[in-house]
Amino acid sequence: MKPELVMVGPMMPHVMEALDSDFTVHRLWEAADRAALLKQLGGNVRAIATSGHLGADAATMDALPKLEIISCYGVGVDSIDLKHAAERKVIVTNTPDVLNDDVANMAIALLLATSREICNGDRYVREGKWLKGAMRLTRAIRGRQLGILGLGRIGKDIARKAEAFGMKIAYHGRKKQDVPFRFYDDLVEMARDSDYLVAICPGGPATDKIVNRAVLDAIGPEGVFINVARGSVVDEPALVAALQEGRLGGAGLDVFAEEPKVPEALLTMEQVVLQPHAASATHETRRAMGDLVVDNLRAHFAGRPVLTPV
Ligand code: 8YV
Repeated sequence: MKPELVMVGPMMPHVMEALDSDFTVHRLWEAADRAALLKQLGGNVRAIATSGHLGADAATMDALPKLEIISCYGVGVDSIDLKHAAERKVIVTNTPDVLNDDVANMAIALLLATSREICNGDRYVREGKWLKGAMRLTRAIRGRQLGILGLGRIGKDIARKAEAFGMKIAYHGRKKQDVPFRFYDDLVEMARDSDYLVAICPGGPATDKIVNRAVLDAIGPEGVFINVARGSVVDEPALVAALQEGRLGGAGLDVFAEEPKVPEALLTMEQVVLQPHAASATHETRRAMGDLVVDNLRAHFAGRPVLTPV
C-alpha cells in the first residue's frame, strides 16, 4: 500500500511523476472545496508536499491526524506553522543550499539592473530613442557599500559575488559572525552607510516590516533597496511612498507582500526593476529543489532520517 500524500499545489513534472509512483497523491488545488476534501481524506494522509509560497497552516495539519511529514519546495518556511508542526511532532523539510547560487545571482542581477539601468537601456533601444542621442549615464557599483540584511547561506554567497565586483560588504542580522565584513547591530545605521541594501533574511514575525520608513529613508535618494527575501520584510506602502517622493533612489524587487499582485504605482517607475518571484526559477535549481522534496519524503517512508530537516 502506497502512503497517502496531499499536494498543496502543482510542481514540476518530474516531481509529480516521482510522487505519483511512490504515493497515492491527492491534488488539493484541483478540489472545489479544499476543506471538504481534507476532511474526507483525513484519516489516511501521512504527508504533505507544499511550497514556500503555499505553506501549510494549523487547520490543514489538524485535518490530517496521521500526518508525519511536510516536505517544502523552497528554503523559506515562513508560510508553514512550524510551532504547530513541532507540537504535532510533524517533521518539516525544506530545500536549502541547492538554490543559493541562483538566488544570489538574482540579487546581483538586480543590483546591476538597477544601477546600470538595464531595463531602461533596453527600452531606450527598442523605442528608437538611441537614434536621437545617447542615453544618460548610469552608476558603477564598484567601491560602493552593500549592506546585507541576513547573512545566512544565501547572504554569504551574495557577499562573495559582490566582493568580486569590487563592493564593500556590511551586514546586519541577529548576531555578529566570524566573517571579514563589518557588522552593524543597528539596521538604520547600516542603511545610512550603505549605497545598496539587499534583504535576504527569512520571512515571518521576527522580520515583519523590518525594512520600515526609517530604514528606507536611511538608504536614501542615491541608494537602492533590493529584495530577494519575502515581501513581508518591507513595509510595502512605505516603500512605494519613498520611491514616489524620491526619498529612496531605486529598488530591485523579486518578492511582494501579496504575490502575484504588485502595487500599481511600481509598474510605471523607471527606477524600479521588477521580477515575478523568480530568483530560484531556473531549470537546474528547480530540478534540484524538486529532487530534494521527493528524496526527503522517500527517506522518511523508508525509515531513514530525512536529508534536510528544518
Ligand atoms: C520558491 C522561495 O520560489 O525557496 C524559497 O523560499 O521563495 C523560492 O525558492 C518557492 O518556494 C517555490 O514556490
